[in-house]
Amino acid sequence: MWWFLIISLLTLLYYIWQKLGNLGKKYPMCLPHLPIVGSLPYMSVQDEAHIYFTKLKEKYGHIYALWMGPSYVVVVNQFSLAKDMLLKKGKDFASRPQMVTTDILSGSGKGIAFSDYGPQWRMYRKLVQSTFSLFRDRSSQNFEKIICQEANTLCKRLANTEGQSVDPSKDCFLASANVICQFCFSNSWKQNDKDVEIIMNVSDAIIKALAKNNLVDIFPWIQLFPNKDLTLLKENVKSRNELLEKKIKIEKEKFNKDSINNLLDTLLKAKMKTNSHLSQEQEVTDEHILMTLGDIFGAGVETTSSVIKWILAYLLHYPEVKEKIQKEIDQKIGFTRTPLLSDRNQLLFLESTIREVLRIRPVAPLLIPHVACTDSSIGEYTIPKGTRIYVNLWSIHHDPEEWDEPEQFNPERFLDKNKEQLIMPTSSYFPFGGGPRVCVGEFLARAELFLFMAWVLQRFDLEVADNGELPSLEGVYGVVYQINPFKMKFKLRKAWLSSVPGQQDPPPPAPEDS
Ligand code: PLO
Repeated sequence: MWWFLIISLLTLLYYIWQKLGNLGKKYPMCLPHLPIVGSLPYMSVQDEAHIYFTKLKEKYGHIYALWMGPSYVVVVNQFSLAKDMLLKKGKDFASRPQMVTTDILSGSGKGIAFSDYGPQWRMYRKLVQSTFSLFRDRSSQNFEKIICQEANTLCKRLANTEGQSVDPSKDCFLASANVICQFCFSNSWKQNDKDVEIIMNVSDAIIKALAKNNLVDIFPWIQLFPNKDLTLLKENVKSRNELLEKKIKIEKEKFNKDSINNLLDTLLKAKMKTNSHLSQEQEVTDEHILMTLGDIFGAGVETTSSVIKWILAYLLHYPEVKEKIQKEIDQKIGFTRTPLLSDRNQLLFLESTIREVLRIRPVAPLLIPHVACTDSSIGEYTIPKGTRIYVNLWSIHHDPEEWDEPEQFNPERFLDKNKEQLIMPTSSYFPFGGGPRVCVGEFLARAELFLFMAWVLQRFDLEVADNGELPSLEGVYGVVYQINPFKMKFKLRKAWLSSVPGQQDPPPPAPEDS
């Protein structure tokens, strides 16, 4: 009997202690939840996650909590709260959750996208950033030149498809893969290289598998049972790693510590400096090199090629927008030279269209989940250490309190009244995330989107495929919000053909260094 009294007393004391500790604290409203399964039985599986979380805002407010099995999750749906979390208290929320699927992809949290916030992550991120600076600063082989070279080959490939209905996926993939390949290894792939086909399929399979395996990320013990999706993910990650390892092995031969030209060189040089005096965290290992290259490669290719396809699809739906962009290209650039990065403040319709596509169809509608590395707060709400946070970019980009008719595709919202200047109508816009984990390749991505689109629209008209079907603007939710496969036609513009008579090649390359 007495032990029963002691246990009851201890429970009561614990309850009072908890209550006292929580005095004055305000927590986000929480969805109902049960032991073990958490809020899962109360959640709808009909809508995709970002849409469902946006709908829940009506009932639970701009910030709310739920239990994904044993994990406490907070969903942030509003820009001012996201700003507080990502920018003001960025460091408090800069960690990543440990999940079965991303552990498989990142070799247990190596690389930079899925690794924990700490000295090791900081070191690899700095190495990547320093390589980015190299490509921005130097005059030979800078980003602009590399992208223009790829845009040139892209246009030649598209000219060869003239008049046929084609799926633009492979061409978009190859163009962005080759830019990132130059960045990582200082070389590129040819159109019919077998490896391109393999890496494209493998990468697509990884994205699909990551989107499917969310239950194993909630209850890790599920992996103890046979799991087809997880096996597929492991196989594809293995193939990706083998391909990258093969490339690294070949490129390593050319390494010269006195001539650092790409990301692999930067990482190998850092590895040379590694010695027994360094702590494990500062040690550069082959596996870390592989995972860092894998992240940069995956992020660089999948995101850019996906956005280009979304832009093409929107322009097929809104030919009047395409015409405005082309009119501006004709006026500001003409046909005697090719587009340059410095044209960005001239081609306002193109820039505003890119911004609008990144708003209406964000690359990562829930970003990559963040984790609180310390007890902290978002706005007036207490957030305990270890909380998983989803930033619902979809809701932030479609918030009717911030955007006029958010469901409408309207690039001109990013232009002033006279359509003479680019503007930001609201701050409710984070297409590349923000704070310490902001996309490291934002500069490169924006440059690629602008130049690829400017080159293509300077010379091609975009037409609906022969079957007359417009692409669906409903995407497929996943780590990258992808458009469903579609076909379209690229037709050389009459104006282009008449200005460059008898030739389909682009005009002479732009002068060096703008
Ligand atoms: C894409 C498939 C590749 O095979 C592996 C890969 C690595 C990095 C990931 C990327 C994938 C998807 C887009 C991600 C990127 C890191 C940052 C980027 C998640 C899964 C975004 C959008 O945040």
